[in-house]
Amino acid sequence: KYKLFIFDMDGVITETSEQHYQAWKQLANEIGIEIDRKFNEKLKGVSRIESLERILEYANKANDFTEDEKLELATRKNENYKEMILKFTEENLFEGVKDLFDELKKRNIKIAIGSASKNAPTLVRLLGIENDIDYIVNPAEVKRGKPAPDIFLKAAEHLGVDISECIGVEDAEAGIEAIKSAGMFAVGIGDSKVLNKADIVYGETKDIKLEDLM
Ligand code: B16
Ligand code: MG
Repeated sequence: KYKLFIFDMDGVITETSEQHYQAWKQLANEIGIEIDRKFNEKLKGVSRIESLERILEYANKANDFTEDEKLELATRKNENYKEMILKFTEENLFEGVKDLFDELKKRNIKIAIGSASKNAPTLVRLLGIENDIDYIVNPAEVKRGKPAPDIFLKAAEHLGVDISECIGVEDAEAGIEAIKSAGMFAVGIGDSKVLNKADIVYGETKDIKLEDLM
């Protein structure tokens, strides 16, 4: 029945939220803002520039910077973040992901990455899954980020698969919302109370059972 699985990256196939957090924390410090891990939850699945906006709003500093200055701040954070993820290897791939990909390929089901991250191609390479992935959505090529459906719709469109034959896998509320508004079957990874809009929720990616879904 299903011909395409679209995976989110951070929180689904690997964990980059700590690195994002450390990089934002450092950047925030440089402009006199203090953020903590609880606040960081609000940045998951959110694009780079929107994350900066949320940090500035949180500190009531939204109007203290010009658009050019904001771009410079976001770029500075990304340079720092990129250095941190350079150390990533196959070891950083979540348990069970490689087996799941192998099983999907055996069943002739395509695999796409639908991440908000512009660093997704680099991570896919470092994680050693380049040859498993049929398509990585470039978030710069779609109009709206999650919770809008654009990223998921782009994967289906590019690979020529009907919406009804797609499954999206996400760990963030905004991501589940994006999958559902794309009209796809939504698999949540995490807490079923938080991801209550998902069609099915597993604690971790390794718990996914294809037999349940097909
Ligand atoms: P970048 P996902 C998201 O990844 C992260 O959860 C979020 O914290 C980050 O700001 C966003 O990617 C953009 O990342 O700065 O690398 O473009 O969960 O959508 O895979
Ligand atoms: Mg995520």
